Amino acid sequence: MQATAPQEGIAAGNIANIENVMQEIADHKGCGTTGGSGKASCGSAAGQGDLPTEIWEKVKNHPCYSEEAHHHYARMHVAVAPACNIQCNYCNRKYDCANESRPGVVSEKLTPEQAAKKVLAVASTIPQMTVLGIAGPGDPLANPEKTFKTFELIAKTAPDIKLCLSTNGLALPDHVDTIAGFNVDHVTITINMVDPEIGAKIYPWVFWKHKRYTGVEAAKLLTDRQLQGLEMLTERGILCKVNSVMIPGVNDKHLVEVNKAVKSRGAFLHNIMPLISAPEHGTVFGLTGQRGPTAQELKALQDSCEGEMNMMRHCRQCRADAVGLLGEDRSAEFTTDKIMAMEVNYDLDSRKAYQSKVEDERVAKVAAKQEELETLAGEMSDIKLLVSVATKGSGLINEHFGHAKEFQVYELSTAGAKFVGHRRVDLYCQGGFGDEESLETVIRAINDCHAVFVAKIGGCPKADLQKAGIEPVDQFAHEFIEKSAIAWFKSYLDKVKSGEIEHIERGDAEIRQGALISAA
Ligand code: CLF
Ligand code: SF4
Repeated sequence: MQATAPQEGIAAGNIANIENVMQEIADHKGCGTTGGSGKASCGSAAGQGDLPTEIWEKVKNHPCYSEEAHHHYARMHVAVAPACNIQCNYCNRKYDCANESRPGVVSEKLTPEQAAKKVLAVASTIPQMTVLGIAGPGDPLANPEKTFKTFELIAKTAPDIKLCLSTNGLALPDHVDTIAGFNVDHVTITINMVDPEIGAKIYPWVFWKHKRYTGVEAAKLLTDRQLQGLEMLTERGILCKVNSVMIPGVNDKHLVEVNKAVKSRGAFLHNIMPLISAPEHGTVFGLTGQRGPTAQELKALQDSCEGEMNMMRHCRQCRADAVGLLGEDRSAEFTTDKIMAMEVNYDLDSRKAYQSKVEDERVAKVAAKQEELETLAGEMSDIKLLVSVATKGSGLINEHFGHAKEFQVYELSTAGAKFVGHRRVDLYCQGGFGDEESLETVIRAINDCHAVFVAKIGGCPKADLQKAGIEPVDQFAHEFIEKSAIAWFKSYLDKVKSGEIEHIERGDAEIRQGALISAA
């Protein structure tokens, strides 16, 4: 066991305080809950809720660690880490690390110096960019010099930006002290199993201390190192997120065990992501026809783990050079050529001023939601249903149906509106006309939803959605999502009560593998 070191945000020398905070993290299970539970949380409400101040300060503007923050704050990745030390059966090395990236995406690799310039360029252009992550294209800790050099340069030049890291965990125990030394507050470890027999079906080999290990031996080494690294980080007060790729028939049921194992070691958040698998990726799983989960299979697993710990449901499986809000991708604006030609004006004060405006918006949004929630007080109904929302961010219904590249999905019940995921889709609007084929795929992607909230929608898609049993709702254009969804739900319940409509359960929906791969 490593000695506990004082960390930023936690009083130096106050070891007992660190232990208290870690206990509070372990006890806290609020992420992802919303509304009427009365429990404000890191996953939803804008307020601090039941989070200790030290933790709140770390998550409040991190778009991945706080579901609510992801509507307002952006992250960026720099692709400085090309090499990898393990092989996953869902990965093809031609592409970015599939642990935190969509397969089939290739990022432009950077030197640490180019990366630092890019961070300043993005921070000057996008004041809501608060987090810099290194997530590939290989494993950041299989490239420690480049990764830590990048952190060093950014800590010096842009000290208000949070540093974040995502790793497969094999090399993690060797680097925990360095990670802590750079005040990295957020580390993600991809843990797909804690049983080496299952691991052998996911990892053909790992490379450690100049030797290649295969089969169960490789998986045993990997799981031991991952769990050891997780414990070492949480002992130091570093927030850890665990990513797990859900592979039906391989580790889907087992992920409940993984969830328990990582929670007991102090992980803050668990992100169960769908396997994205297609033959054209050239991965083992793609070529053997291993399927990914459906939307409802994924949700059921996430729901079953939620009782144990905070679940992340808003991950977009970003690329290793992603830039922008989660769900949007502005990486094409910041290619190396463009960055080198850019005038960089990194102004801390204007960044702070912008972010304080965002905080005001967040407060207004929560107040509006709370007010609407009161209209549900006293409602007795078991009805729970999903709705999807076209949004460009800021927690508003502010996107046209035809322009949406994804829909956010909320679960509505008498407890309120809870964010439960998103569905990436092919664009319906093709510049002046609608693509009928895309419309069919959009409907399949939100087929489990009773309604879709949009800022605007044309007559044709409206009619087709209605035919498919999905109500297009445009009366709340440019209003807050949760407030509007609760208002709509209230009127839905009233109609059911009066007999005007009958509540019918919806079917399953498809996770659009094609849209995930082709989307920027
Ligand atoms: Fe990047 Fe990852 Fe940090 Fe976020 S992403 S290194 S924790 S800053 Fe976020 Fe992207 Fe999902 Fe990752 S949405 S893939 S969880
Ligand atoms: Fe690929 Fe990432 Fe797995 Fe390495 S850790 S094999 S880069 S998916």
